[in-house]
Order: sequence, then C-alpha cells, then structure tokens
Amino acid sequence: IQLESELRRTIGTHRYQFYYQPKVNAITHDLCGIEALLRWEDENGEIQSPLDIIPILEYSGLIIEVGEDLIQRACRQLKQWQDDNHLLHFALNISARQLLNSNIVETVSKAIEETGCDPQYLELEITESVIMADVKAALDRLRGLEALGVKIAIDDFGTGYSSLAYLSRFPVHILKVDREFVKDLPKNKDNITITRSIVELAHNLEMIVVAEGVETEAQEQFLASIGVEEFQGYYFGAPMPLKDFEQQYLTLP
Ligand code: G
Ligand code: G
Ligand code: MN
Ligand code: NA
Repeated sequence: IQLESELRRTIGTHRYQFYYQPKVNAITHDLCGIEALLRWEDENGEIQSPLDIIPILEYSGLIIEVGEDLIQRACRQLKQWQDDNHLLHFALNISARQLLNSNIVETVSKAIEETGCDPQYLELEITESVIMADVKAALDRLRGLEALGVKIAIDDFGTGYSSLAYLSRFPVHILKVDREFVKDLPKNKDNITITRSIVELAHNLEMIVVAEGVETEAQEQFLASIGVEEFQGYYFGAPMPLKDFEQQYLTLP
C-alpha cells in the first residue's frame, strides 16, 4: 500500500523513466529501432524492475494514469529523434488494462497530435495472452490504433494460445518471438522447428519477425538464416538509460 501511494505520488516525475534497448536489422546489424522499457526509482534511488511495478500499477488501476504519461513521453522522445534525423522505430509496451480498460485510442491519438511525432514509427507491443483474453475488445482497440497509423507488435509470441484464425484477422504488423524459443538455439531441435514455423507463419501473414533475447553469435546466425528481420538482445545491447543510449548509438564517432 505504501509502495502504491509512492507510485501514485511520483507519476510524471523522473522517478519513472525508460531504458532503451536497441533493435538491429538482421542483415546489416544497423540500428533500426528501440524498445522502451519502464524503470522506476524507489526512495533509496534503487531502480525497480517493471516485473515488480507493473502488477501493482495494473491491480490498483494506476496503470491508466501512468500509461498516459508514458505514452506522452514516448511520443515526445520519438518526435525529438525525428527532428534530429534519427529515424528509429519506437516500441512501447501496453499492458492488459491499458488496452482493454482505458481509452487507449484517444490517449495515443492525443499524444501523436500534441507532440507531432510520425505515428508510423510508433510500435505498440501487446502480448498474445492479452489479446486472447478478450478477442472482441482487443480487435476493436487494435483497429482504432491501426487507423491512427501506428504499428502493432505481438509480444512474447508462442507462449500463449493464439488462435491462428484470429491472428490472420488482426491488424498486426510484427511478431516478436519469445526469448524462451531463442534460448538454446541452434542446439535445441524443438526450438528450431518452432522458430522456423513462427517465421513462416508471420511471413505468410505479411508480418515481420523480431527475435528477442538474442545473446550469442550462433543464435544470431541461425535466426538470420531462417529469415528473421530484426534482432533484440544482450548480444547487440542491453536496455540502458537515455543518455547512454544516445551516446553509444546516436553520436558520430
Ligand atoms: O526490462 P524488463 O525485461 O525487465 O521488462 C520486463 C517486462 O515488463 C517486459 O517484458 C514488458 O512487457 C514489461 N514492461 C516494460 N516496460 C513497460 C512499460 O512501459 N509498460 C508496460 N505496460 N509494460 C512494460
Ligand atoms: O516486453 P518484454 O518482456 O519482451 O521485455 C523484454 C525483457 O527482456 C526486458 O526485461 C529485458 O531486460 C529482457 N531482455 C532483453 N534482452 C535480453 C536478452 O538478451 N536476454 C535476456 N535473458 N533477457 C533480455
Ligand atoms: Mn516487449
Ligand atoms: Na517479450
């Protein structure tokens, strides 16, 4: 409860911030975008993981208000990079309640309008299980978001129970292969079969594939060989504060 009131009290402050993790093109290894990952600083200045924070924001309903602030911040950062000629795709995670119990379409629309960012570069990551929890409502929201020009990614793909029939009807542009399947590539035969199938499915549905949790050259080479378009993982870079990200990736040597 104390943590909850602290989370409420610090909305809109530096205590909430994004870390940025690079995503690279599978062929050129050029930076093509980032995933923004929430961090929250506690009163001792220690950084807390979203795995501990998001559940509290979700059950308390604070996620709506925090989420609106984060969407605004994301669009502001995206606009700033666009003004500086850094054409990066900006991926932002959207939780269950944010998608299903808030006016997400209006929130995103307002943020795009107020910041002037180019919505084509904004990607909203939604997990498979959230979509399957309420297919009708999710489809309605996703159509609204697509109409704004933003891209939709399915996060942690392969861990839930997606109906393929639904998947083909959804306005989804990107599939993110869960790192569980990347973990022991290229040794694990099951994971070879699974990743190949996911890539084939995605391409048949005209989606691009991002592999998460890429940690080794062997994983990277196998995934490139089966047609994965983008990589994200410690092999290419861990999530890091804005300053470090800009210094490492956006300044000329
Ligand atoms: O950065 P880390 O791997 O610890 O993030 C853990 C999980 O927390 C991610 O898989 C992601 O789904 C979730 N998460 C991270 N940042 C955000 C955010 O800004 N909003 C929401 N809703 N979830 C986030
Ligand atoms: O939204 P999602 O849950 O996919 O967020 C990605 C999470 O995965 C973040 O918590 C991030 O810190 C973590 N992550 C990113 N790259 C790697 C990686 O290469 N290996 C592992 N184990 N975790 C990673
Ligand atoms: Mn994600
Ligand atoms: Na994920």
